[in-house]
Order: sequence, then structure tokens, then C-alpha cells
Amino acid sequence: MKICVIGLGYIGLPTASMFASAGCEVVGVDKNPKVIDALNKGEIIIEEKGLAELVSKVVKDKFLRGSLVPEEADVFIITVPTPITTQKKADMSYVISATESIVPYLRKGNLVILESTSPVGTVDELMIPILEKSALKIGEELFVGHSPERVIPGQILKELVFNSRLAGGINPISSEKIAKVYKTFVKGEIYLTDSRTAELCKLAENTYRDVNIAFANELAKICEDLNINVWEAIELCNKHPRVNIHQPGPGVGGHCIAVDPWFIVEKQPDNAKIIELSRKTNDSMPSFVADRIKRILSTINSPKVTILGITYKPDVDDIRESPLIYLIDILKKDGIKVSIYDPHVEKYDGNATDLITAATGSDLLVLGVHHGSFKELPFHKLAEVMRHKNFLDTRNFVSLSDAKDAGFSCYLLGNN
Ligand code: SAJ
Repeated sequence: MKICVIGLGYIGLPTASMFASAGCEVVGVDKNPKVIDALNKGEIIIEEKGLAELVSKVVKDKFLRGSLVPEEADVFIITVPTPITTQKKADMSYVISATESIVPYLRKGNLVILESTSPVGTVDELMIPILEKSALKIGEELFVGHSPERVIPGQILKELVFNSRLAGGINPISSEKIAKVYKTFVKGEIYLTDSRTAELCKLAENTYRDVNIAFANELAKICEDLNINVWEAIELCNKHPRVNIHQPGPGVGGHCIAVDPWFIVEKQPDNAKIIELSRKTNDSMPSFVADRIKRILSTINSPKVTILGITYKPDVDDIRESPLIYLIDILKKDGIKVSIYDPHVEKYDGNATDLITAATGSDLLVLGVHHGSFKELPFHKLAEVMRHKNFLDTRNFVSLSDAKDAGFSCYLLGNN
């Protein structure tokens, strides 16, 4: 089976590689010549556990190759970005151009699968009219559907194989064909449904998480006011066999949880009230943390803050939609000097080369991201270089006793 994968990002490249490792002939298509050049040398330009070795093998064994343009194939899989605009609307331009790019190569019996997370109606209302330009009968000569991924960065290769998946066709035969294609490497259950249901499920899965994080963040605000430690309260609530309150934090980042709920709000603004309010609650956390920082520094002239971690979640290099970037902007706009240290991020303006350099002359250390390497911070060394010894943990991650032993005044998000 020959497969053409359009879009070689965090999802497209691992997916293309999994099909290639299952023995399919795979052409990976991307507009970025750097991605294609690297791929055809068997190299990658994104960070994901195990991917470099896999890509190098399947390219060497000639199961996977890169191309700037599509080719005829049995199956076309679209894994391009679906970003959000500043007006919180879905930017479908990449899906539209990817769909248009494959039309000249479509042949009778082909299957087109959209993997990109998309608003409900993308397959039947947006893609089908474009695919009809192939003059193939949709659902009879050309089969189409949506099969969203459920993988988490850092675990992608394992979860691509073992997570269950939806096969959402525009008609039952399309769903069957989608399921058959993924069965080449997926060991998880594959559930048949229609394209609109599959589109909604992907969005609902991530929205479920965003709403529950918003509940935790709202509890953090309530507990600060009631002089309760929210982390202790949530831990005790979760002893209940049917309660699973999520974790508060400085906000919700990434190109999934922070984005997908807006795709539902856009289509259903009158019904998606809890969903919209949850998004706004999570997006309020950077300024909530900034207010706490300003209270801590209120007696210090021209204060300097050091932010530890700027990625959207721990132990990744991805800063997309990171709440810490928003927090840094708010602090800088308020005239507060900010230094940054994140060992997972190679290139970011102001990212210090090491922790002590970042903390030198600082009045407050803020733990923004709970990277494993921040679990044991050298508080005694930090105390020697900082101007004031204040520490704010926004993730309840670091043992505050170590900081207190070194003479730090300690603060915790969600605790007064
Ligand atoms: N976060 C919290 N509190 C929590 C959990 C997460 O503040 O209790 C924050 C994180 O710090 C991060 C954001 O939320 O900023 C998102 O984190 P995440 O752990 O949800 O990670 P993602 O976005 O990489 O992965 C999610 C997953 N979706 C679900 O768990 C329902 C993953 O399975 C999806 O495949 C992925 O989105 C996606 O690509 O859609």
C-alpha cells in the first residue's frame, strides 16, 4: 500500500514513520525544504523520543522518503496545522491548501483521511467540495473521513500504536477503509463512526481536560481567598473513588488543549457557555500569577523576577501557547525586569545559559514549569546570588523546606 502523508510536523512525521515501519511505501510531503532535506538524509528537526532512530531506519530501508509535492498513492493522510487566529477562529487555510494539493493525484478507489484536529463539518462541508473537483464519485470512487490522533508529546510512538482510535468516514465503507489502513500498525481498538462525530469527539476529549483544569484553577483562586491550600484540598478530594480534580497552574498551553475548545465555541457560541468560560478562566491564570508576583515584590524598588521554565508543559521543548510567555509579557509591560532559564529551550530571547546566571541579582524565583531537572533546586547557591530570597511555586512541585532552610520566603499558587 502506498501512502502519501501531507504535513510532516509533530504528528505527520511519526505517523508516516509508523506506516513505513509497517512495510508501507510512504511519501512524506511538506512545503518546508529543510524538513524534506533532513528527512531524505534520514534526519529530523523536531524533538520526540525514539523518532530519530525510527526515521533513520525507514529512510535507509527506503520505505519512507520526502517530497515537496504529493504523488499518486492509495491513501492520502492530511496532518497539517489547524492553528487559531487572534479572534479565536480556526485557521483552516493549511487544510484547504493540502486538500487542493492532492486533487490532481486522486484516482478511483483512493482514500483521503484528515487527521488534523478540526471544527465539526470540516470533512463534509469544507473538504468534500474541493475533492469533488477530481470528478470522482465521493463515497463510491473516492473514500473520505477523519481519524484524529490522541497522542501526547514525548509518548507519541508508543501511543500511536497502543491508543484506541476513531475511524470517522463520510459513509460506512469509508470508515471501514480507514480502520483497515490503521490496522497496519495500530494495536489499540479502532471504533467506527461518521466524520462529524469523530471531529466532535477529538474536540470534546481535549475540552473535557480544559474544563477540568479550569475548575482546578478556579478552586486555586477560591482557596487563596479562603486561606486554604488548594493542593492539599484537591489531593484529599481525589481520595474519593469517583473524583479526579485536575491540577491548577499558571495557565494552559500547547496547540491542543488551549486551542481545540475554541473550535466548538466558534461553531456553537450560544450553547458552549461552560466551554468558553473555562477557556477564559485558564487564560486568566498568567495575570492571576502576575498579580501575586506584584504583591510579593510590592516593597522592592525596580524588582527583577526569574522565571524557571517557559515551555507549555514539563520536559518538552515546545513553547506554543505557553502561559509563561504570556506571564513574561505581562511582567515586562508592568516595568518588571525578567530573567529566564529553561534548559529544554535552545533558542529564546533572554533564555540564560544557566540557573545561577539567570537568578543573579533577582528578587524572586518563580517555578513556571515542573521540568524534572527543577525538582532539586540549589537554594543555598541561589541565596548567595539573589538580591532578595523569595520563591513562588506555581506547580506545587518543589520541596519548600529546602528553600526555607536557605532563608527563602516561600509562596505557593493556590495557597495564601
Ligand atoms: N495542565 C494543567 N493542569 C493539569 C493538566 C495539564 O495546568 O492538570 C496544563 C499543562 O501544563 C499544559 C496544558 O495543560 O500547559 C496541556 O497539557 P496536556 O497534559 O493536556 O498535554 P497535551 O496538550 O500535550 O496533550 C493533550 C492530550 N489530551 C488529553 O489528555 C485529553 C493528548 O492526549 C492529546 O492527543 C493532545 O492534547 C492533542 O494533540 O490533542
